[in-house]
Amino acid sequence: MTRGALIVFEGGDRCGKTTQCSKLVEYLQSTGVDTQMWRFPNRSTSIGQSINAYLSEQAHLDDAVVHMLFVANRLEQRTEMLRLLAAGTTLVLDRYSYSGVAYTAAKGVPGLTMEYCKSLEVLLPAADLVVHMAMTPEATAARGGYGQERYEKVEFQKKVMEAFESLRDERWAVIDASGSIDDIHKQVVAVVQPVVERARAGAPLGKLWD
Ligand code: NYM
Repeated sequence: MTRGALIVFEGGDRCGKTTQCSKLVEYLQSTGVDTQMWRFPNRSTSIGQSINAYLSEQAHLDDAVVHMLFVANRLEQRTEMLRLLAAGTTLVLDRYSYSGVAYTAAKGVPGLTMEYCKSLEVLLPAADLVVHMAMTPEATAARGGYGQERYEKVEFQKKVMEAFESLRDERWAVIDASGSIDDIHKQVVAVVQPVVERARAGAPLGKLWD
């Protein structure tokens, strides 16, 4: 049995990740790759509903607590994630632990460092590929709907962008998110295809932050 690939899209708010995740899933399925799209936070669980209340400013939570909720929201999907990957399903994730670390570290709260945030997620698998949809915070701010949720502020997004940049390693592909939807999709397909092949050929799944 060959395993599925874990493909993650990351980036600032309103950079077009969700559109590209959907297009990628559609493309992979059309080429016969068993694929599912997931998003984090998963707002449908009870933990996800607390996160949603926080993001939509209906609830106020301590920064350390909300960070733990984001982590728990991933851990509650861990068994199913590992099961699907092992069964050969490729997962395309709209955000994952990299957002968890970047957004919390960007707050600059004493003690909530990148190292601390990383340490809470070592039970989760690492992405085979992180597609970083990079765009300046000023450009995303000009997009429709911006500013509706907590964190959608240019100064904060600049810090998030810097945090993402410091997390990049050889598993990351950076794509200019300011181009056209179809151009970006072509670039995404080009970086994803070899990763899906490698997973299919038996490349081992990594652990986060190893
Ligand atoms: N976010 C997302 C975090 O702060 N920590 C996390 O672990 C994750 C997964 O939630 N502003 C933030 C980033 C976004 C928001 O927005 C989720 P969206 O539009 O559903 O991706």
